[in-house]
Amino acid sequence: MGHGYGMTVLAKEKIYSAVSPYQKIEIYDTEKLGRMLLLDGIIQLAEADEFAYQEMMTHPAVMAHDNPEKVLVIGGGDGGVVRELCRYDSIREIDLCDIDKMVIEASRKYLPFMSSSLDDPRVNIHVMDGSKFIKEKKNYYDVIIIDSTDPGGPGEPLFGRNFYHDVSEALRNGGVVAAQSESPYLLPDVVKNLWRFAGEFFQYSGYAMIYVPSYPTGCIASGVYCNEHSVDKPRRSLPEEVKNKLRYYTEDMHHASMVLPAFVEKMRIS
Ligand code: SPD
Repeated sequence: MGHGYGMTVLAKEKIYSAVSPYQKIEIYDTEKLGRMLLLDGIIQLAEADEFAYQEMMTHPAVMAHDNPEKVLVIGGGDGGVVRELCRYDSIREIDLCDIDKMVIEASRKYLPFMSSSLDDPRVNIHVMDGSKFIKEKKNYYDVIIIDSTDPGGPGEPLFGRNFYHDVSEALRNGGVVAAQSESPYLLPDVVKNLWRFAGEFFQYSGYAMIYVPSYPTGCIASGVYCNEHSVDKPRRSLPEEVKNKLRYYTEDMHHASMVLPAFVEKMRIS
């Protein structure tokens, strides 16, 4: 249950439960959705459909860049976005910054389908608050992916105006951002705020809607931003090494996901 909306999933077995300095972490095996991770009682991922979210948080941003080499992931301690980034040969350096060491450790142990690339030699793991980490980085990254929890928990600073300012300064010329941008059905005010903040610091934006049955309302979105060019289409073909490995993202899906229902398009200007 979160934000006044609940879902019921039949669990077969509790695999792990602990309270970190930041949140309650739980992992279950479920009847229909495979293994699930919850933080403070809110579903973060399910084995059955996590590919939709991880791919759409990653590939639209990476493919809206001409040749990304340096990437930062803020949040995402489960490793799913890192797994997607590691598919690209062109990416040479991946910084992962998550505040909660216990999420990373639990994922390594119990969610191998998520954490499989955390030991890739290109990956550097930083355990600290992403809103502080980003302040030290100027003009450095080609792509920044903000894979946050919902506002209200430890991810709260990642939904603020100052954070978007700092993200814009951490990007190199032509850099692209993707940010977990909630469900327009569940948290419309948060979606509007994100658009407003991002609009102050980025000239071009896209809002990719993602169908994920295990998230409340069945959908979530990735806000994609850039200062130099539009982001609503891929700027190149999917590299050979990535093609055929994906289950959700395609070059057509990139554009299609950003064609929005009228009520969501209106949130951009309200
Ligand atoms: N409402 C839940 C949003 C969860 C977003 N983060 C998921 C992390 C998966 N890598």
